[in-house]
Amino acid sequence: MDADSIEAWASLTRQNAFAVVGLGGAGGDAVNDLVGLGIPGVHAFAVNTDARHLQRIQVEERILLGKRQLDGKGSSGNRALVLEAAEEGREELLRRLRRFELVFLLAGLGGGTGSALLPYLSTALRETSTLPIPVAFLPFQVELETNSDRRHNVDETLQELEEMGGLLLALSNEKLRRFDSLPINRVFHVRSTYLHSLVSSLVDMVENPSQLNVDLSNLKGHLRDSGLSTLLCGEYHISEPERLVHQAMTETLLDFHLSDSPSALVHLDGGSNFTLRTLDRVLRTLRARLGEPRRLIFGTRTRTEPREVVRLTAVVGGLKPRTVRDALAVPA
Ligand SMILES: Nc1nc2c(ncn2[C@@H]2O[C@H](COP(=O)(O)OP(=O)(O)OP(=O)(O)O)[C@@H](O)[C@H]2O)c(=O)[nH]1
Ligand SMILES: [Mg+2]
Repeated sequence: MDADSIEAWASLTRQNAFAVVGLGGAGGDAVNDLVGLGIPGVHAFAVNTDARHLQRIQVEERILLGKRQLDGKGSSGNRALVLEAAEEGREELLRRLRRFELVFLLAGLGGGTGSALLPYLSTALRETSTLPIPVAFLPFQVELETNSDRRHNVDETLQELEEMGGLLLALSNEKLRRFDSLPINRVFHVRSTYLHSLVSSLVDMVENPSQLNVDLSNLKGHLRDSGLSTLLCGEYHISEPERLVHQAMTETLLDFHLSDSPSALVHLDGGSNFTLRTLDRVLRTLRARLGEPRRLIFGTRTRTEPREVVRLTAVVGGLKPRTVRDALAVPA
């Protein structure tokens, strides 16, 4: 194959590689924020049953679902009607999404549209060659304690997502409490920035070639064998590899206990000054913190210029279902 056609194939593969899809109100807002923060090369969609909310979302493709059932007015928590609408729109949704290799599906749990579509589309895409990555925003504790319908809804949806296995990002609003002296819009911006770093890190990990490579097929293979998994990322000064691991594991909005994980897929990205010794310190610390995983695959990338920081991305597997709900400590 000549060089030109290799270029053409490479750029074609790139164009159809990644998408983010906001489902329902919270999902749409999150995708809007991601686009605002910049996700070059990642295609953005919003799907909602609420026309007025969809109108506000600035993405390439917007899909209004369930016009017949819901009149463009949202579902007000009615997951059954949303599922009926999703079933009718299934072919159209899959036609638009299955050309991507990896699709992040974003939704706030507790309403009707996002909560119904997140497990529905995750399951439907698994039957294609597209890898779905559900991202669930969990409501504040007070919303769950004061509204039993919502609590039931969140609990059921999470259970469905956990039992599905694979990569799940569950971001808890409750963890935003440590920023409680900030204005509310700034607090939600913290969450968007964190989500942006998770999405960008994973895309970067599988997309850009490295010396020790971790690519999309490694990721898919790893997820197949790892049960329920989640994603960590962090960046820290190169002189303190232990702090890098600590930061990635603790300064997270994710809701998982990670101390006993049997597998991890790890990627490290640094400058020309990133040494084998630093790599070794990162991996040793990570292994100890994860409880000596039986399987650890790692990749590295070093740039031509020196960098002050090293970036860590890790897909940590073998999480026990219910950990998210246990962490939420929702009273029965
Ligand atoms: N709107 C919004 N809701 C959020 C956000 N973060 C978490 N949520 C929670 O997301 C849950 C779902 O709310 P929505 O996204 O408005 O619901 P929806 O999916 O549009 O469903 P319906 O409107 O009932 O059809 C609620 O429990 C919110 O507490 C956020 O940034 N924006
Ligand atoms: Mg809504």
